[in-house]
Amino acid sequence: MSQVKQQASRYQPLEPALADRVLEGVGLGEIRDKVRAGERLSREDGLLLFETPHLSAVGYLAQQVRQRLHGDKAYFNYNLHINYTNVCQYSCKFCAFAAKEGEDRAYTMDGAAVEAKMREYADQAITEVHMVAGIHPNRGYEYYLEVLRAAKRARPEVHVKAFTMVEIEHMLKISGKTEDEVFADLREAGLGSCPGGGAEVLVDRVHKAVFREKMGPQAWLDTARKVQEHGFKMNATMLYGHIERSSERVDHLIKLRELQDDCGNFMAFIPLAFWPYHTDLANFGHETTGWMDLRSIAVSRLMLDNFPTIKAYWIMLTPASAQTALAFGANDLDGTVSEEKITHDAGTTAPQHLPKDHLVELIRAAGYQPVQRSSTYEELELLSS
Ligand code: V47
Repeated sequence: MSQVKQQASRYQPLEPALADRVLEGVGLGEIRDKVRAGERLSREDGLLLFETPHLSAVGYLAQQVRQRLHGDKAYFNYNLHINYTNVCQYSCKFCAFAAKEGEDRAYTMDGAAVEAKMREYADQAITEVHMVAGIHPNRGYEYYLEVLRAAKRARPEVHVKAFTMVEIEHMLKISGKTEDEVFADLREAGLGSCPGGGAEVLVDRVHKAVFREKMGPQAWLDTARKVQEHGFKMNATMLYGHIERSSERVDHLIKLRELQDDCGNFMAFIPLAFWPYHTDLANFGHETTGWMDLRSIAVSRLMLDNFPTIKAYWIMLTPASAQTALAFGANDLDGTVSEEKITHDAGTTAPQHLPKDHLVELIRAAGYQPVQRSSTYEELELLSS
C-alpha cells in the first residue's frame, strides 16, 4: 500500500482564460461552450471527442462536468464478486470465462456453495455482493432465485447486485410466468439492483460479429427498460477496445442516454476495457492503451449528461489507470471486489482484491476525498482527504 502514498495534489482547473484559448486553439471551442452552458452534446461532438488528438483537452472538459456534479468526492464500496457458474450456452468471442459442461474448468455453485462463500467473508464489512455468471443451459428459473436467497440467508444486510440483462431476459423466457411475477419473485428473493454487463456494444454490426448468439442491442435496451419500470436501479456498461469503431461507441452512449431520459434509473456507467487473452479475439485484439482508457472515461462523462456516476473499474483498467481516471471524469472506483473471474480469465494484470485502505490511498493521492458508498450511492463514510 505504501507505494501509493504520496503528497496529494488537489485537482487544479486551468485558469479559465487560458483554458478558453487552448480549447479554441484545438478546435473544441464549441463543445466547451456547450459544456459550460450545460447543453447536451451531439453525435458529431461525440465523434470529435473520440477522434481529436488533444486528449488532455477532452479530459479537462470532462473534469468540468465531474467537478460540477461531485466536487472533490470520489466514491468506492466494500464488495465481493461471486461468479456462481462459468457454464454458458453462448460462445461470445470476447469471453474467456465461459465453459461448456464437461470441460475441466467448468464449475457451478449451488445455493449452499454461494451461502458458504458469503460466510467465508463473515468477518469483513462488505455491503454488496455482485453476482453474475454464464447462462447455464440446464439450470432452470428456480436456480437464479436459489443463488439470490442463499446470499441473503448468509448475510441479510448485504445488498445483492445481481443478474445482467442477459440473465433477466433468460429468466423472463424460461420462467413460464408473467413479467410482473418474475420481478416480484426477484424482489422477494432479495434482488437489490442489477449490474450493467452484457450490453457490450449496442450496435448490430458488432453484435453479429462478436456475440451473435446472445441478446442483441434492442433486446438489451428493452430488458433494461422493463427492469427500471419495475422499480429496480441498474448500471450500464460498454465493452470497448476490440472491433468497435468510434462512431459505434458514440451510438452506444446515445442509446443509453435516451433510455435514461425515459426511465431515469441508471445509476452508473462503466466503460469496460477489453482483455483479449484466452478469448477468440486473442489474435486480433491487444490490451487497451491508457490513452484509450482515459478517453473512454472522459467522453462517457461528457456524452452521458443524465448519468450521475462514471465508474473507473480498476479490475479492468488496473488500479493505476483507474486512479488517473479520477482526473478524467470518473467519480467512482467500484470496490474491494475479491474473487472476480471474468476479467482475470482474460488476463487482466490487476490484482484480485484491493483492501479498503488501498482504495482510500489511491483516492487521496489523486487529491480527492474518499467516500465509502452503498450500492445505491448513499454516503456511508466520509474519510478525510
Ligand atoms: O458482461 C466479458 C465484460 C462484463 C471480457 O454494474 C469482458 O457495477 C473485458 O458488467 N475483457 C461483466 N470485459 C462485468 C460487468 C461489471 C463489472 C463491474 C461493475 C459492474 C457494475 C459491472 O464483463 C460482461 C462483459 O461485458 N467482459 N469478457 C473481457 N475479455
